[in-house]
Amino acid sequence: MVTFDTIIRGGTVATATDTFACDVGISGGRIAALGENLGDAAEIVDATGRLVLPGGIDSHVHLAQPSAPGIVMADDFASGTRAAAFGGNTMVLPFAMQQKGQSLREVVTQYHAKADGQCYVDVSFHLIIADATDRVLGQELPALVADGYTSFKVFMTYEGLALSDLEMLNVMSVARDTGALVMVHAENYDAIRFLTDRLERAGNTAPKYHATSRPIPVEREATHRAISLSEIVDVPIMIVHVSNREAMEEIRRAQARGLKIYGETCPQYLVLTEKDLDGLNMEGAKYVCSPPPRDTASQAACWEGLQYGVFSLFSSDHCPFRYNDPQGKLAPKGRTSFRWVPNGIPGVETRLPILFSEGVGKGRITLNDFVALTSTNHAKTYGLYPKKGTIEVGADADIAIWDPQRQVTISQALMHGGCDYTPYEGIAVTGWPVSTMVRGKFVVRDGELVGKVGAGQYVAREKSPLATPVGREMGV
Ligand code: DUC
Ligand code: ZN
Ligand code: ZN
Repeated sequence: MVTFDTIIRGGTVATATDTFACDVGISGGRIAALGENLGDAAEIVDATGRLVLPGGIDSHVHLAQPSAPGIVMADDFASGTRAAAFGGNTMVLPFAMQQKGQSLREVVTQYHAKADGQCYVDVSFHLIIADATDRVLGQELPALVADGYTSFKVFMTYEGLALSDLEMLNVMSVARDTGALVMVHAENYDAIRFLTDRLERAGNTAPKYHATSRPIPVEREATHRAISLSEIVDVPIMIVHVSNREAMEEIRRAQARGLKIYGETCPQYLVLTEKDLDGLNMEGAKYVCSPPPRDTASQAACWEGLQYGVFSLFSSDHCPFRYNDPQGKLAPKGRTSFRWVPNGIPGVETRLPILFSEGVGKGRITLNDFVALTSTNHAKTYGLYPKKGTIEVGADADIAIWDPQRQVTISQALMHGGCDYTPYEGIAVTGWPVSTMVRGKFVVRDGELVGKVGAGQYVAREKSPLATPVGREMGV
């Protein structure tokens, strides 16, 4: 008698807390049973010698996001979610970015139009608040949070995006009232402008000066300020893409003081350095992202942040621009300064193998830590748990099957997104996701794309359980 749609048989299952040999019975897109001798199924998947893990959730990716005039992001929702699936991910959370003057509702409608019918894995949107008007804060944002857009990002730098401290406080206050989680890009805008102008006046315009224009104090100061603002409002925040010890220590200190300050780091801060920006000709542009990769001491600090729980999330910050392309890294023509290089690098497909190999493989973190940092914590942080981010009865059958022994040298030839390079070219890893299943259906099977575009669905989210205030609001 057929009991399940699918049984994944003979593998080793790992969750954020446990590792155990067991079969996984799947029915109606959900995990229906865990155990041995589960009986029969319409399809038996042999996972002998494989790891069976919750699919990766990458809660920090940028897809089809408008950039400066003449520049086009390398991934739309189809190519970006295809790359995500090949990288062992079953869900991504891209941003719906507001531009000045836009209504937030209109922004959300636009991003749904870009994503609907185009995704290979499941998606949900964070908002980006660039125009903190009374209407946005008073009406649109609360309504959108109620509709399942329960997190949003604010920027402390970038023309057209940077919020003043007063705007940050007002936005945080709405987050407190609505139970949304605020993500913060922490870099000091004026300091970057000052340093950029000074570098350009001295003729220092090569890509490597991107890193010089955003040194560690730029990030440390803004991190400290963001924490202080959140403390005043008494609202939890997530500091995204932390790159170095000083910013990490600001977060650690706040956490030790009982504040709900959360941290995220990314692959570029573990395996790249500022030296990568110093390539021949303009090749360094391939590594221009913000904050920039730092040095080996900063890499060690980011590992420490992961190992000691200062960072609960490991995301890619996938933000791809093509290199050999008039609409890519070196556009627009004639503007040769690092100032004009779009900030961002691809990474959605390589995030998991890099952390698995460098982290689990080299004994820095456990397999369960890996699952927590790449999947479970993302689900818990952003209101998706336990539907997503774990292998347990009742959860969506979002699963990545890994060959833990497979040796791969990362190369653009192996990638499946829209970018034309990978900043991780040549890095040797052990362990690779071979199959990815979303809600019980394979998207990638034994390295082949078998899923259909449009099979990935939009998921409205609950409020984050991490977003509840500490209870120490000031000035009331
Ligand atoms: N911040 C991001 O989060 N992604 C890409 C560029 C940036 O500055
Ligand atoms: Zn950012
Ligand atoms: Zn980002």
